[in-house]
Amino acid sequence: MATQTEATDPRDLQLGRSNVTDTPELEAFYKELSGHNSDAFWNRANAIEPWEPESRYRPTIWRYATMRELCVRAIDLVSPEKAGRRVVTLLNDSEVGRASTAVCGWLFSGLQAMKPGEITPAHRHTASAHRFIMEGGGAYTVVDGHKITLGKHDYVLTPNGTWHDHGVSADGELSIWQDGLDIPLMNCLEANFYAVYDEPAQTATFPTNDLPFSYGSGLLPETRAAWDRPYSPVMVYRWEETQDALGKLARVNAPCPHDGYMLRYSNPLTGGWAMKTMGANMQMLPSMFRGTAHRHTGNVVYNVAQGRGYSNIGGQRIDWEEHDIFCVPAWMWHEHVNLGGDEAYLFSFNDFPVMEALGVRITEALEGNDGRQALQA
Ligand code: GTQ
Ligand code: FE2
Repeated sequence: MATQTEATDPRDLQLGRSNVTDTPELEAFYKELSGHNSDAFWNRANAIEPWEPESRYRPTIWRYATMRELCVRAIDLVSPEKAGRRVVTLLNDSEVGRASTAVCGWLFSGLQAMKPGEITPAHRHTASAHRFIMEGGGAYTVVDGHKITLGKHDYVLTPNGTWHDHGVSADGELSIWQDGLDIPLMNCLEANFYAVYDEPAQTATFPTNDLPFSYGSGLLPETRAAWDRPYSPVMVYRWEETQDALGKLARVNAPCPHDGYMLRYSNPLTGGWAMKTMGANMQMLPSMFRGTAHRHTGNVVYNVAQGRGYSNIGGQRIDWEEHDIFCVPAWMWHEHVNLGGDEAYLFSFNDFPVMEALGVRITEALEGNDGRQALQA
């Protein structure tokens, strides 16, 4: 940290910002402070209190044509038993991303590939996880004894602290899904625990798919064991129902100028996000949709479920097609464009629940409020 504290940004030439002219006496004072695990606040104030968030992460794209090939190669190189999980980790194209194993912000993501007959050994952790199925057949996960079958474009939860293992049945197909976890957040908070199960895999103790069958229709059973967990009892959200819901939404509503038609994978008991630290959405951009720009706190990782188009993110154009993955770092302007003659579908996951819990979910539209007004909202 430079000891030169004279302001260079014209906005810092006002009361309330740091703008100190150093003197030999101050220099000596700084030296003395540093010997006592301390420093003058005004040396750092303008840097640690930016006028608005300045993301250290970069818009990054992972093209499925490339990433799929690498996943398939990993299958021949290592077993899920040896690897713990056979995952190709997605690292944000930035120093901080590589250093904190982050896809964007405090979020982790990776592509998990399994072939028929394989299992991922059972374990649990304080990091929450969720998964978006990209391809395959016969895949399943077991979460705290609940076995859940996984189909293409399903979205499934592994809330924090739950035992989980995955597999692909012997008569299934090579399966690949995108994992999202809050591992970097848990490590940042120094709250990350991990444990292995005492068997390689759990024995299912409930009928297969009991949770989505009980809670997944939007109608809640009157007679049921009380659900006392802080996450959605639906556990898996099926693609067919998600697509159908978006189609119906679009029949009777105008699209949002930024996001087209967008649905939240919600906890039906609360209407809130399905888990406490990460949320997920599926959005549909109508044919030739041209979104307008907005920005917000929180980080978003997209997976193109269907279609082709591009997004402008922080002044950078990112062209995308099916199963490409890209990210929008916090407070970066972004807009989405569908270049196809059909609907485009974007799955995304985010850290909005953290922003909301901490009271800092702030949004700005290009034509709308400035950040200061948003702060007061
Ligand atoms: O499937 O349990 O990509 O624990 C990273 C950590 C997947 C998993 C990852 C995990 C898992
Ligand atoms: Fe895990």
